[in-house]
Amino acid sequence: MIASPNSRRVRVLAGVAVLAFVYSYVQIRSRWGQPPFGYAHGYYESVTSYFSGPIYYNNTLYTEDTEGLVDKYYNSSNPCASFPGTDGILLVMKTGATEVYDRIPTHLLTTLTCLPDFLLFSDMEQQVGPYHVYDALAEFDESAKAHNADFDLYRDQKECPVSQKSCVDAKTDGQKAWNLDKYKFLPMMEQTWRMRPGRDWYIFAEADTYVFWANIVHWLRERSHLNPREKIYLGSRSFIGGSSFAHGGSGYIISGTLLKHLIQHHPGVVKQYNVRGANECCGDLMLALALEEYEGVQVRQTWPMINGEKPSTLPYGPGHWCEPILTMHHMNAEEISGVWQFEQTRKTDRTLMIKDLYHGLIAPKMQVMRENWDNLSDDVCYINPDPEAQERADGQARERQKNKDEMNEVEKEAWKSSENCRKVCASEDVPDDEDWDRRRVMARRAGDPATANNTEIAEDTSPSDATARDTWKSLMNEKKRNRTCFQYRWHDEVCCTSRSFKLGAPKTPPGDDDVKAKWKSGWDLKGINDWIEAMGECKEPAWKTPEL
Ligand SMILES: *[C@@H]1O[C@H](CO)[C@@H](O)[C@H](O)[C@H]1NC(C)=O
Ligand SMILES: *[C@@H]1O[C@H](CO)[C@@H](O)[C@H](O)[C@H]1NC(C)=O
Ligand SMILES: *[C@@H]1O[C@H](CO)[C@@H](O)[C@H](O)[C@H]1NC(C)=O
Ligand SMILES: CC(=O)N[C@H]1CO[C@H](CO)[C@@H](O)[C@@H]1O
Repeated sequence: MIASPNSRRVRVLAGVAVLAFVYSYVQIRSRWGQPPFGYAHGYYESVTSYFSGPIYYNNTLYTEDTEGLVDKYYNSSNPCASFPGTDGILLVMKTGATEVYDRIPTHLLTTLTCLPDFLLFSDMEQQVGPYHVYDALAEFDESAKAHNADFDLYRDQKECPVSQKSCVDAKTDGQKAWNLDKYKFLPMMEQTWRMRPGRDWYIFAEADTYVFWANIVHWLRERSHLNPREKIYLGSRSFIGGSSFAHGGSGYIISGTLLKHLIQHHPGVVKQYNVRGANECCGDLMLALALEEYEGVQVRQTWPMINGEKPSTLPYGPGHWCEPILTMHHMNAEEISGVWQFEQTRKTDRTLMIKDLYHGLIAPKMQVMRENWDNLSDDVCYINPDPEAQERADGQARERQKNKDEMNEVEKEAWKSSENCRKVCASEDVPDDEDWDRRRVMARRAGDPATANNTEIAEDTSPSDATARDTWKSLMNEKKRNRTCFQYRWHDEVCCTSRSFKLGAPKTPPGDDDVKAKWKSGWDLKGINDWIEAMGECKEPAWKTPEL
């Protein structure tokens, strides 16, 4: 194109304007540091240091119980200092238009501040500050959407002239958002590969999933011995109708090679599953079906490292202790922020294990008993044998009743009151070390007849006191580790106990103040602390090998 005289004039003028601007900038700039503009510079510095300067607060997680674990102050000036490099690993987070502003900002304030790149998908194109949220369903077949009521919300959302919050009815639209959600999974795979091809690993998460980046990166690169050039699909395994799949909310991991094959080698897969969606319950299941059908790949079980619980519902105890944690689920904004703060203020950077979550976040909240509380105890139940009471109890509790012939005396009475229920756990308590000496003295005073039928004290007759004490101690230690009752819940003649310890959540009975209707939950703190002590330090984090 030949420039017209007019456009030449415009260019000359523009050039003059730029020169004039640069000249005046240099003039002002050079004078800034000196009087008479010095005061302005000083003012500027004090303002910026207010906004970016020492960001140093009381650490709200710091208590008497946690002083050995977390710093007293929270220095948030360099949040990514010990964040791992995430080259080759991409986070893909999925949410919905009705919840994105409730859920995404907290991620953006915490873990996502340290990720150089990630993708956000929803069921509508949206913008959160500088972050774009992609519509996973944008390319969905019009014909497949047209007569499908699951897409009502999708259509309504687009027509909402104000904020989504003002258009939706929180109660009914929760179900609608869930119905729509399953259609996003496979289109999201396609768009992810198109926008960010060739990564080693893709980590898929929901907006209520928390990812422990230091652990997940360290594990994928150094510990798992998994090769992203192989077809790999990792997650917390669930089953529906005999098909296994990685539970979506817990987060799941797909190797770049597997994603590439699924999307590039089978151009029809997304379309086919879009149509099929109407007949399947869930998107995470559909993804697994597609991976199995087209690639012959099944999910490898990575639980409990990839986990569907959160700190207050994790069943701490056997199998949930020395295991490192990679993800958690059902995390609300407050919980995400709290766990991030814990990660940021830990006094150590060694691998974060499940027990660390207990010590840092849960132990300070443990107490002997809470009323109107459901501690999620439901491993073994004891219910009033009376048919009417049996009828009243909920089905799950009924199924988990202990066989009457296997019950001891304490267990037989357990349903009668919360106090009786508590005794089921208390009866597993083990004497402390100091008791050894007291018992010896008592046994000596009492003479042989009293000790004859007590095996623990009878060991006193062994050649050396020291050996006997050690034997006794290790027996007690084994008993501490063998404990099967850590906590109980009592409600309306139903006593249930748990083989793990968890914090749970408030639970209020509807309406009345009936004592029987109150939910009471209690923890055998001595038993819990004995078990923890008997477990000792974890020698090594118990990394899990993902199995088929
Ligand atoms: C920090 O905690 C101390 C007491 O532990 C309290 O006196 C002080 O006011 C707190 N500081 C801030 C900024 O909240
Ligand atoms: C907070 O951290 C920054 C960067 O790591 C460091 O330079 C600063 O000295 C720390 N502040 C305090 C009060 O420790
Ligand atoms: C602990 O449990 C194991 C396995 O169930 C059992 O063999 C052992 O006798 C138990 N030990 C004690 C001291 O109860
Ligand atoms: C949160 C939760 O799982 N609560 C459960 C506690 O136990 C009762 C009775 O078994 C269940 O109905 C709740 O769902």
